Amino acid sequence: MFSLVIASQLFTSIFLIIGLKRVLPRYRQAMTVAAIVCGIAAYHYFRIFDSFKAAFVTDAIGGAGDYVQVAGASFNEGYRYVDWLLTVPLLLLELIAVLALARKVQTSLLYRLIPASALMIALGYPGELTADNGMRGIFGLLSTIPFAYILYVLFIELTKSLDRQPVSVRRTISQLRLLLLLTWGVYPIAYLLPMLGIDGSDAWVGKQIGYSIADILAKCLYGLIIFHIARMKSFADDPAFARMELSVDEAEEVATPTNPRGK
Ligand SMILES: *C/C=C(C)/C=C/C=C(C)/C=C/C1=C(C)CCCC1(C)C
Repeated sequence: MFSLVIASQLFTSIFLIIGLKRVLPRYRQAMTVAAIVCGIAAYHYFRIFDSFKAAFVTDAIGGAGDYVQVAGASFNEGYRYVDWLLTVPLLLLELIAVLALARKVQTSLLYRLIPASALMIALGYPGELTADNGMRGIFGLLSTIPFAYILYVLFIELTKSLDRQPVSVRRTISQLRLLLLLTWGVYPIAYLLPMLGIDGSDAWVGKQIGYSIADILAKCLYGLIIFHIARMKSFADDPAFARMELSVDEAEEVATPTNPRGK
């Protein structure tokens, strides 16, 4: 699973960097941030992979046996939290950058979202470290307060800016928000697993798989959708650029959005 995450993050990052020229300069900031998010995650998964190898061994030849913890060694969950501390605010920045809102609106959104996201991660960490389920629950609950606030800001406030977006991307932007809600929602669920009475190692493995899949969706897939939005907006902003990038028919379709409201 960790190997799959490394491959996904590393090559999504490279793909986004190569694709920079395929969008207008005003959207390259969002794409650069998306590439950096995946790059930071790839780096941390190398560390997570190594940490796993150092903390667990298997006695069977070929690795088919049970894994046991090495005496005195432990898996370092801190890499994940440092990763989130960096990437979660950047993911929010990515979304706001691709929307290209008025500067005042952008600043006001970032001032609210970035501190809330840092607080959410910082409050989750003590709960992640403890073996005491009561403490895990308390810190999980505290962390959910800024989490709910972030979702509130994204859903209520961002909806207002949706009518100012080109018709061709409105649907994709609402889908992106939905992806964010569904994938970010996986993290608190994976966090809860050790509290649900599941056997210790099963809960631990389930949690790692949950975080890993959520990381691929919330960073790679999300980054690719940001790229798609940036491209559609580039075409809507500049028909000459659309003609250069697309086939004749496609460029015409983008230039004349027939029936924008739909009948
Ligand atoms: C790329 C990494 C991402 C998008 C990480 C997102 C992490 C969260 C939304 C974590 C949320 C948590 C809670 C809402 C409560 C329990 C503790 C956390 C930190 C797992």
